[in-house]
Amino acid sequence: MAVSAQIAMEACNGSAYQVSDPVKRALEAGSPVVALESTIVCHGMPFPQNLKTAREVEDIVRANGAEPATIAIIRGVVHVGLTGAELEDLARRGLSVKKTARRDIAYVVSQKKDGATTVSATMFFAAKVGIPVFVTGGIGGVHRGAESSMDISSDLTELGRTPVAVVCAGVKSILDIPRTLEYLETQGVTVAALGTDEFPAFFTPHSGCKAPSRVNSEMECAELIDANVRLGLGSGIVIGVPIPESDAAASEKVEAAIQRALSEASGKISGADSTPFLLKRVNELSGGASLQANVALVKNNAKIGAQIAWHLATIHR
Ligand code: PSU
Ligand code: MN
Repeated sequence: MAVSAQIAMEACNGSAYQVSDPVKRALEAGSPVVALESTIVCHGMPFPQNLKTAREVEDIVRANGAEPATIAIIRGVVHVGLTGAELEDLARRGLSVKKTARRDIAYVVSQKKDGATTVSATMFFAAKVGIPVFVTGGIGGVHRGAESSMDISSDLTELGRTPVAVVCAGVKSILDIPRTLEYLETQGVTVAALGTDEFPAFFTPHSGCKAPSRVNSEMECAELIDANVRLGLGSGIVIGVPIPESDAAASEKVEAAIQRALSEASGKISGADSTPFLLKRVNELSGGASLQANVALVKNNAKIGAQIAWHLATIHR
């Protein structure tokens, strides 16, 4: 077993963790593992697309040589790696499963509730069990108008304090992308774009913002993660993977939907409800175009993330 994974797993023994057998075996063998979040399943997409996508993402990770570890809290126990039945149950129950960010973890566990983990909570658990690569669609960020609402996702502070690389399609324009990049700089987070100079904007490859760093291959991503770990920086990495041009949502259509959803939300929806509300409304207003793009980009990220984890495991061998 990789020494770091062994230490991490021992730290979880006798605690509120349940690591699935396939994930445990992979960690013990030093084989590649990819962490996956559950908020995207319960709050980010409607049923049944959420279940179909979650299963396909796990299959893509496996097909690219890594073990998927979807993370969620079930009856107060942190599950790392879900059975098919557990995944289906969460996907069906959707919004009734509590969206669980870092601040909610102790509450959900102590109350023995179920929790769908966001990027912040999933990163926290991935680091605890020794999984350095995490794939999702998009991260939370600085919300538009944050200068008065102070709504800044805890994903960004988690990235500042937890050494996990999040492979994502960047930050959506429902958020303030330039301020999100500023905040990540303040938090000391390495932000790299794969194969491009531009930081991607989720539904489209183009945000108009320059990425602070550029990497050109999955191997370079693995070397970046390895350097971060070896140096003991203790902070996270965002790897922005642009949505393939062929899958990019017609940007005017989605941008118009975003503008309308933002104005509907203004003054009415705030806090943790913001992101799920905006995602749902943008999908309705774009006639499903945004969901289609979302599914495509998550699958693309799963392929790339699994390959990064695979390269990282070879470096560590
Ligand atoms: N972006 C998406 N889909 C999602 C999320 C973000 O395209 O499902 C979820 C992620 O779990 C992310 C969370 O961590 O929203 C951020 O929520 P908030 O803005 O409340 O921090
Ligand atoms: Mn928030």
